[in-house]
Amino acid sequence: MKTILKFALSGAFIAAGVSQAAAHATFVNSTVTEESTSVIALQVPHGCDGKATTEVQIKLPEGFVFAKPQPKPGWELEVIQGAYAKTYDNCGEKATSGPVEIRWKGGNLPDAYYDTFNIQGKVSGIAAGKTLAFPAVQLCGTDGKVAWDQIAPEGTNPHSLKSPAPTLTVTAKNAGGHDEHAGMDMSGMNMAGMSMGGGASSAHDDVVKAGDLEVTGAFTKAMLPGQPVGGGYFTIKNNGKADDKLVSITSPVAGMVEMHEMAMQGEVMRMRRLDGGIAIPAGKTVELTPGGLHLMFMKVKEPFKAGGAVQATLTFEKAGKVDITLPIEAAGPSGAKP
Ligand SMILES: [Cu+2]
Repeated sequence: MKTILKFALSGAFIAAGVSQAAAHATFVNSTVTEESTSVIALQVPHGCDGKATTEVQIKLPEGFVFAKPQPKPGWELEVIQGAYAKTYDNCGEKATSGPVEIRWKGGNLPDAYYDTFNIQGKVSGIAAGKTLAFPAVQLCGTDGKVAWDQIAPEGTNPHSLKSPAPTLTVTAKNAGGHDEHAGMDMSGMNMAGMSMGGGASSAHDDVVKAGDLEVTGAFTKAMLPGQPVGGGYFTIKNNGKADDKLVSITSPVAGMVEMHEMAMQGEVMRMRRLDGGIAIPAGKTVELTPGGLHLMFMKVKEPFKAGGAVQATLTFEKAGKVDITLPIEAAGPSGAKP
């Protein structure tokens, strides 16, 4: 076991040494189709002079709209909202603002490894043949920084740049191509199929009891293919006289389930993991909703399909374990139902 790990590591070092000059931050796939929604994956090839990467920032160019980052275990997320130069149409919804920068923070990516950071978005209003540049920055603790922010002027060779911004070339749409729904606009914060808005509650009226606690209205949302994360939502009412706390969650369909909090701070949407659990005070009702507190199913092997259901086991500090079923609603805005 030890030998294998050592071998793998030295292999990585050799690879890094040989291709140092080429080891820029780039996208896994270098093209995107015009007027379509796709997932782009930023590869971060190494740290800052041997230091581990702890933050990755990427600016989204005009024409890459309705962006939704993929949450990563161990990293907090920030989505910075801003004005678009143009008005974009997302399945009939007009948007003049949305995410303009994504930041994964507080993680730890050792220098000897690479990782990818995924964003789903729609390319809109950009002609085939054009190039989109996504200036990116890696931070390594408080004193390390690598900026991938140089943009070659139109018609010049980006290979001459020392630290080029990752780019995507827009390609022509195939005849008969079908545009996927790009989810809702991020002014309503939608991540990994989570959407914000009042209409999210649904007709799932099952009441699950655990001691003095009542769990109702559980649901999750369908996931797009290739997206290994999904949200979980429900309401917990504490009818007792003692405070309780949701301390952990497991599910047979997810490698791990985290408790998350999403909140807007000015123009920045932040999503972070709650390591201390979710308090359920005596006599109070706590709601897990898209856009607020929620469960995050991670390392999901099979994307959730609308019409199905997800099983999960909640563990409370006092009430103990309880099994719940989360029906899978269709993805998209405001609690659309299958
Ligand atoms: Cu989350």
